[in-house]
Amino acid sequence: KTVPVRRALISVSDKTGLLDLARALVAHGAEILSTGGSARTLREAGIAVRDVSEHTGFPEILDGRVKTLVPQVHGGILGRRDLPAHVRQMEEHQIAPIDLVAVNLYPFEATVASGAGAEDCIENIDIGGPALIRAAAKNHAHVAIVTDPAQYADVITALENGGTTLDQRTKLAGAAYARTAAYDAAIAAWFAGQEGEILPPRMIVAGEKRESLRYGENPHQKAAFYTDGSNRPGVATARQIQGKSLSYNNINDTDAAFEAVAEFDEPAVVIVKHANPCGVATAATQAQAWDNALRCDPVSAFGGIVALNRTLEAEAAARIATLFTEVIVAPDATEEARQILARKKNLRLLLTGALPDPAQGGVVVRSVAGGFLAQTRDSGRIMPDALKVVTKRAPTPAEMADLIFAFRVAKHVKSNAIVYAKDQSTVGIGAGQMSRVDSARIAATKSADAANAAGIDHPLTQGSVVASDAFFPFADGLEAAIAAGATAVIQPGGSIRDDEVIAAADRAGIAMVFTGMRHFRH
Ligand code: 93A
Repeated sequence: KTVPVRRALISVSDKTGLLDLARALVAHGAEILSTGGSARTLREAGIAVRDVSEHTGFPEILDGRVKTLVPQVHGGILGRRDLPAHVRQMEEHQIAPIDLVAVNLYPFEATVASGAGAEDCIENIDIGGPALIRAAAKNHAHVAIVTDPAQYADVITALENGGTTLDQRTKLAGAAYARTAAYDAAIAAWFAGQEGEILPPRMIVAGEKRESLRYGENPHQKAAFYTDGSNRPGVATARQIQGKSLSYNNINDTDAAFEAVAEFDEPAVVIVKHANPCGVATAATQAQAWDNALRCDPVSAFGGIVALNRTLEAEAAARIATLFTEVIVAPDATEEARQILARKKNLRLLLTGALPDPAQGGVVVRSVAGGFLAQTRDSGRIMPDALKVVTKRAPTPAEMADLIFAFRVAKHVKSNAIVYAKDQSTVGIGAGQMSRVDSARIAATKSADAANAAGIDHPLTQGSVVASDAFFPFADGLEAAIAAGATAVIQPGGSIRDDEVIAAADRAGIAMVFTGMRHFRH
């Protein structure tokens, strides 16, 4: 529905583009109502304007704190033109409909940024403006809400075409609520700063503070933990059953471990250190999965985070309790398991009630200087029938099962990620190296160390499969994996040198599959 603009309310702090908008409104037959400073600017430019105070018969009072907060204004905005009762009441109270509202707010953010004192900041909290914006946006079926000079050009075009369209008004309404939400978040962040809290970015204000943390990644950093209101099963919504309070690093590592363990259908264990898995296994029993996960890198597992994808059972709890562990996270724990862990006073036990759905969408955010990066979650999950065998030899069924397992683990290892696996257990993990070939070598070295520790006379990578989170740009990374004893490889493919890499695999008689999906994680 196109709505011609017969009456518009203009109340703007930022006068950019104001005259163009006002001239277009007048040219298309609109009456302009306006507040003090805005009205003055228009008048000085020779544009016909009516003071809001004259329109309402009520003066601007309290130094302008009450200018537009009157029924004549809000009734004129909020009244439904399609309801006879609304139309009648508006007539009865002499409330004239307002078809377009152009408002931008007192410059609260700029005032704070200028280093102004508290009194100044508070005086720049706009009350009437957000009320106008929210009212007009609510009634966007009939009213256009313009909150940013960047929107004026499109509005002027609409006026030339007879009025604003419903589609346009709906978009403007969404932008309007985004603006008032950001505005209030900036105010809340400022108050938090006044109270000596860490000054949270606007985005965090929309979350709910779960707890203040003793410190951040390092002791000289302040930190706090927020929930985002999604109620997603995970560390932010977990119940802590016992143990010391969680640290910033505990929370970060627990999140990494729990997200990883949720990838698997069989009983699984993930051990995490410094946000990277150092042992992952699935097995017929939880206790067996723990033993297998631990074997991968028992040195690193000391002081780690352990995540399980099933109710924690007594046998596994008893075995985990023999190693110094910072946190155990699971959907639930049996009574017996809880009793076993209760003896370890400092060990933190977190129960989440459920597993996160790895396929769930949603957006993840990270900070960069002066901004945020937002992206949809990596909910990609390779499925067996999407894999493409590219070598002469195809993987055996056992190799195939391990390849899929290894690639799912690699998704949760920081890039460049190389993961060796055998019998649904990792046997070597290379994480976070700047070169893929280094990750392949490090994983093999660690696996040799683990074999030594276990008194096994060959590296655990011998006869294993290997996963790479991104394609091998050259054959060297693959050759390092072959040297370590890998018999099958899984990787996204897509390098311009794929042919060389495939040829190297064929020369060594190993099998290789392409996933077509990359799992960078930084
Ligand atoms: O002080 S207010 O919160 N009280 C009001 O009733 C009110 N109505 C509009 N601020 C109010 N405004 C704001 O005044 C608008 O959001 C706009 O930023 C500013 C425009 O004032 P002027 O036209 O006097 O420059």
